[in-house]
Amino acid sequence: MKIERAEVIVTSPGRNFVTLRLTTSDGVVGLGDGTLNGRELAVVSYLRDHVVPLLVGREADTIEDTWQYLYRGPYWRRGPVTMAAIAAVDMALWDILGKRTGVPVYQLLGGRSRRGALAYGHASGTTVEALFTAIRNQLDHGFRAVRIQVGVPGLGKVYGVGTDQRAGERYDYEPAARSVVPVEEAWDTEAYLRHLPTVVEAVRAEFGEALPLLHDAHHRLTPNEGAQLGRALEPHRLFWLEDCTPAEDQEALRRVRSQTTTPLATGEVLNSVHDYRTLISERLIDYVRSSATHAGGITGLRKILDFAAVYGVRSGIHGATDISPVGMAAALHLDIALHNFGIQELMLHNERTLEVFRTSYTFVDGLLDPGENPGLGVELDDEAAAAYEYTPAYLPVNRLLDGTIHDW
Ligand code: EZ4
Ligand code: CO
Repeated sequence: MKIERAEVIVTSPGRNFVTLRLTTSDGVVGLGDGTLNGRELAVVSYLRDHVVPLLVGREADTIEDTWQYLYRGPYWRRGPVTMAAIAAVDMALWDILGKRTGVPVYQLLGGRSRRGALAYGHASGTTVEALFTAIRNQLDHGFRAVRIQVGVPGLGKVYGVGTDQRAGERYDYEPAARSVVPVEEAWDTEAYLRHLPTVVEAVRAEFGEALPLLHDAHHRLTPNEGAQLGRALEPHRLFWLEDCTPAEDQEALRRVRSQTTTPLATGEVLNSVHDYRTLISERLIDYVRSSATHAGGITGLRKILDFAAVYGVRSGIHGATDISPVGMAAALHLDIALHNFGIQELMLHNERTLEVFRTSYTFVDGLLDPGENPGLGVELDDEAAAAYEYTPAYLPVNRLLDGTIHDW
């Protein structure tokens, strides 16, 4: 069956999402997520101007061939814009194949390997007390694993730390602010390194030894600082320490790895198996953080995770709110099917987003499940989508106290 129509849909129900919708000549519809936070329109142009014209008239069931055609064909390989565009096409084709064969995509990936996918939620606070409240809220919401981020004394707003919650409040934090220029935040690594281990210790004392705790350092540390932090956190047994050093410098984690047994995760900004060669083959990480949305879809992310499996490295698929419900569904089908699943990030989408994207995945007792609907299991409501126009929004920029632009 051939692809007859390809539409790029931009909607902004609280944040911007880029969706590709493919329709076959027999009327089957597939959706794909190509959202690239803060650079959404670059993917829109890549798709509309350079990909859509190639898709119309192609066979819908040659998924691997289409992936290779879009990856090798243009000569210019990899990069977040290209790989998000390929992801959108790839997910839509898996969605179509699932619907045409009448099975959920995970069945096409080899079937179910587990009852559900353990998810971790986000908890943050400007103070330790506020963080405790946020953790309790997430536990009440059903999470069985929690990422903890905390404000640093002397610093203002810190990325990953939302507004403090009241007891019972639902976590709803969107770090990409609506504005034509990014906001700027200040950063002091020494203050952070002094503070964080005391907070993790306090969380362990309050919530016990068994709760899986994760932390994201957001690429801010040097290899030696990463080693120091990993060692300082070792007694508190983190599930993982994420992105301690800038992710594109794969060798940086050699120093960290040789100095600490704290498990390491990286890769939400990586988009190809080649970005992981050293990280995986030298076993420098425990968890792969790429999303299906930014790493060439189900096909691209599966290539990375199959390579990782050879080295005993597991998945920790990115699931922040800038992954649309379509991208989240794609992740969940991989989570359920692949043997080397580790954990799945889950930042719950707001109600407006769930009006635009009707999902069938479930979150019960801390576990996510993609559901049994054929394909990916997500439908797009055109009318709801049209009500939310694109609005520029950016992640913040990070500067050291003296004004130097810093990694983050
Ligand atoms: O910064 O999704 O682990 N999750 C994260 C996220 C990312 C954003 C980037 O678009 O670090 O908050
Ligand atoms: Co992260």
